[in-house]
Amino acid sequence: MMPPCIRVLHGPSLNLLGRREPSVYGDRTLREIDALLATEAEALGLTVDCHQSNHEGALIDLIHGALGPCAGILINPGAYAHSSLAIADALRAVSLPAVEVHLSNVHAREPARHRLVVAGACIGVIAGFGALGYALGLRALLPHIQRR
Ligand code: DHK
Repeated sequence: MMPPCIRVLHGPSLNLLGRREPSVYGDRTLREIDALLATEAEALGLTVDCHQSNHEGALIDLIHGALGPCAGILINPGAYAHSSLAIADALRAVSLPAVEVHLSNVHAREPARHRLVVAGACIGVIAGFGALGYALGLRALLPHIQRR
């Protein structure tokens, strides 16, 4: 039996992790985070399918495309977390279990980042633990995914 696959979605500017405001987002690159997720997934009996896009529509297409091949979604919507009803609607439309992750503690930052629009379409949110948050997110998804 194939291990369940989790679609991992990284939103805008997360392709620049490592050099992007390291005091806020840490010094790990996206490639390093994806490698960490692959290792963590294997330990949990899962696989990951990681994507990054700077475009809302592309992220929505990737959410729709998860229906069928994927058992859950781990998403860092980047700044879309604070504004995108369209991403929240896409998550609700596919009805796959989803967890939202933020590297930084958005609640300790500017007020505009306190509003989480996508989070309402997710099981829960992990924020402020840097790259570890992604590994925690995978663990949090585990009891919610269907093993086919
Ligand atoms: C990432 C971003 O790109 C920001 O726009 C969010 C989030 C926070 C993070 O902490 O991973 O506000």
